[in-house]
Amino acid sequence: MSLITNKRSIMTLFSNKVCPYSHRVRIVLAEKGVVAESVEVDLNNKPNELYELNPYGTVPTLVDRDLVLYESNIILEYLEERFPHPPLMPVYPVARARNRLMMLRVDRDWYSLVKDISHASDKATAEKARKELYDSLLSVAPVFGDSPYFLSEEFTLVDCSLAALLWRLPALGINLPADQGKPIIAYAEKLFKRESFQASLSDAEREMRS
Ligand SMILES: N[C@@H](CCC(=O)N[C@@H](CS)C(=O)NCC(=O)O)C(=O)O
Repeated sequence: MSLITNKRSIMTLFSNKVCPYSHRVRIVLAEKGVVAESVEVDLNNKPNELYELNPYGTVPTLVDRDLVLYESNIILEYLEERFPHPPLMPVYPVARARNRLMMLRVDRDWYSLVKDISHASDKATAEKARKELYDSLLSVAPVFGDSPYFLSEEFTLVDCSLAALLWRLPALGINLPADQGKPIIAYAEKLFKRESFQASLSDAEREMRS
C-alpha cells in the first residue's frame, strides 16, 4: 500500500500500475489534491477481497467508507461531485451531457482498441487494432488543435481520460507522425506537463516514456 498524495482520507483505490482506467482515476485524484490509499492489484492474481467488493473483479475499484464503486467513469463522476474543486466538468446540463457522451465515445472508439492491442492473441490482430487506433486518432487530429482542451475551453474529465490513453501510445507501438499528428502531440504534451499528471504516474507508467 502507498499513499497517492499527502492529505488525509479514508478512501481506498484498488488500482493496477499499468491499467489506463486506473490511471485516469489517479489523474483525477491528483487534480483534486485528494488522498486515497492505493492497493496495487496483480491482474493475474486478483485478491478475493476485490471480488468481495466488486462482482466483476475489475480495477479501478474505489472504496469510500460504505460506498464501493467500480467502472472508472462512475468513479470519476463521484469524485467530481464529492470534491467539486477544481471542477472537471462543465456547469450547464447541455455541456455536461456532451462531456459524458464524449467520455463514452473515447471509451468505445479508442479505449476498446487499446484493449484489443493489449490482449490480442496474435500479431495480426494486434496490428489491425493498432492501425485502426492510429487512423482514428489522425482522422480527428485537427479537432485537438481547435480549443485549448478536447472540445472545451476548460480541462475536463475527458482530458484526464485522453491523457492516460495518449501516454500509452508509444508503449502500444503507435508513433504519431510529426506533421499530421502535430495537434495531438501538442495537446498531449500540454496534458503531460501538468503537475497532477506527473504525480499520477506509477513507476511502470513513467517507464513507458523514459
Ligand atoms: N470499463 C471498465 C474497464 C476496467 C478494466 O477493464 N480493467 C482491467 C485492467 S486495465 C481489469 O480489471 N482487468 C481484469 C479483469 O477484467 O478481470 C472501467 O472503466 O473501469
